[in-house]
Amino acid sequence: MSAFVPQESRLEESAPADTEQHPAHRLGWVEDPDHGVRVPVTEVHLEESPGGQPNAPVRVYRTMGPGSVPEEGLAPARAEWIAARDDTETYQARGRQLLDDGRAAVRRGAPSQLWQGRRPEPRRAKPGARVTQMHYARRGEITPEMRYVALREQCDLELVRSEVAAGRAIIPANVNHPESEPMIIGKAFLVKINANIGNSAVTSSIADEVSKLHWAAKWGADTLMDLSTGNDIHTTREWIIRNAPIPIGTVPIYQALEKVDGDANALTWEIYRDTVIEQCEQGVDYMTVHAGVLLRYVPLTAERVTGIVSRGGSIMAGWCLAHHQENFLYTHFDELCEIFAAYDVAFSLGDGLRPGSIADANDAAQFAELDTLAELTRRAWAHDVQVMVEGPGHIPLHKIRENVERQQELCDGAPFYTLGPLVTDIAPGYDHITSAIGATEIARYGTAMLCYVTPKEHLGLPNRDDVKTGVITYKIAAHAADIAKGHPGASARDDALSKARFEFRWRDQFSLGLDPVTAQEFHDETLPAEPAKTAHFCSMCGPKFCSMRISQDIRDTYGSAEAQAAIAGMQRKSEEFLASGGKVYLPEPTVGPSQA
Ligand code: IRN
Ligand code: FE2
Repeated sequence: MSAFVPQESRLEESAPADTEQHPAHRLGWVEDPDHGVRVPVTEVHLEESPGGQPNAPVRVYRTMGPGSVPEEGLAPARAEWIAARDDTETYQARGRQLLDDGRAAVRRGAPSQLWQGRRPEPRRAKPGARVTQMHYARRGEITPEMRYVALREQCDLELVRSEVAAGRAIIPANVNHPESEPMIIGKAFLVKINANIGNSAVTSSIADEVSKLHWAAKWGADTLMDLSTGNDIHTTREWIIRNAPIPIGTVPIYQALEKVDGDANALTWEIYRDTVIEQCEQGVDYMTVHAGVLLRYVPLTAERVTGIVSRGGSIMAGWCLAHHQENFLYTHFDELCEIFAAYDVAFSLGDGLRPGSIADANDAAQFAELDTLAELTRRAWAHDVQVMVEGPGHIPLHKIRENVERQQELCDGAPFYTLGPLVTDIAPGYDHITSAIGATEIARYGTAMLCYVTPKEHLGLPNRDDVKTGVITYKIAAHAADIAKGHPGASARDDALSKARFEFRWRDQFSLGLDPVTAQEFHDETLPAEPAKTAHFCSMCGPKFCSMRISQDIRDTYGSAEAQAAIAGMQRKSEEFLASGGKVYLPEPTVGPSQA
């Protein structure tokens, strides 16, 4: 059913530098021509083995198609599918006004930054209709989006439909983000990673933000959260969404707070609701909503070492205390569900009370909030709204498994989406590593998506290098979990790379890696000459001590009579050794210095 079609070079050439590929990487498409669906894949082209045998190209999951020119945006590839369902209508058709904040952005100036490119006509559900992937799945309908992800994951179509119907997986796909290339988040599928970007300071420009999007997707981010704040928030998001082949998430309370000039106590449900609708109209695919921070849970954080570390969580906790009222996100949750169902926006139920230190892990506040997130999951499902549940944070290694098992049980298998977790607090500057250790562990037991942490965590705003490091680090965690989970075909790339390594195909070792650029740079540092790229050693052990070469030599002579005799001799020695007790170490010496 699925044919592979290589990409015409023309598109590749027009892609911006951000999406430029390694020379051995080719953009191609896996096609299902019967249903008009084609999914981008990366083909890694390999050299011949030393004996002259060709090596078939390796196909790798790819998070974006050909890329886009920021000023033009991507083609709205999904628009036809959405229109064909005939359950949405354009605002124009209904004579309705957009809640769009774009006009306000014009008044604030910076018109050169305003969106001039392609803008799909905003739509919403026809009155009473639910237009979510969960709604279709529950009715037994197969959507093109479901076909797309089945092709992408190389899995059974019915698995996709049934997991979405059961709420165990989500396909974030706002009807106003037709540029997106559908992907799925659920524990039965490949583990996904999210990258966060945002201009917390006034420093970064809009073009910079789009470039960060391209950059993150190029290295493998499956989704992107725009956590921008400040004046240009609406315009920045417009640029990002119009150029985003991956789902975009936001935390609407951040923008709502901007609208009340940062005074959290002045927030109201109405301001928040209008902000949400504005973002739904723009095409945000999923939103973090901190509706589980209940008034009565706030005192549970009083004795913590690090209190409330979630931005959204602390805003809502502050509001609850100031007004001595229940969180308005909780009290208006069903209205929020109705809005989300009209655009197919997915909930990312925020973990506003996640622990911010290993001392606070798995405490009463964290687990009380999780109970409420489970309740909210079921309420969203009653509206056919897709849900994932956010998780921590900072958790020591031995307390991680309980987090995911508890969430899966309480939330009936709704996808878990965690921030790390960091397994220790002692390594600022290296928290991509402290957190990737936890992320690997939690993904192994069923977390569906991992929110990356960069080396700048706790210290500052990540730059381009940090974004790349965070993404690559999290690809490692996600992939390690895929292998441990026994995900079909997960280790094919590992096997191809290992074979290349054993055969001293250095260039293939680079190009099969997650970061070919760095791998090649490291090799070039000591052996930059071209012949070194086929040499049977590297500078780590040098020509004499290369274990790979020595074992190849053994293989080469394996067939000879001497080799056979030697092997038989070694076998005899081994049996003798085992029969005599198999001790490797001699009794402790009574004299001499210690080596500890
Ligand atoms: C993911 C899991 N737990 C939290 N996250 C991410 O943290 C979430 O998706 C969003 O990107 C960010 C929200 O941070 P606050 O507002 O909870 O600090
Ligand atoms: Fe932290």
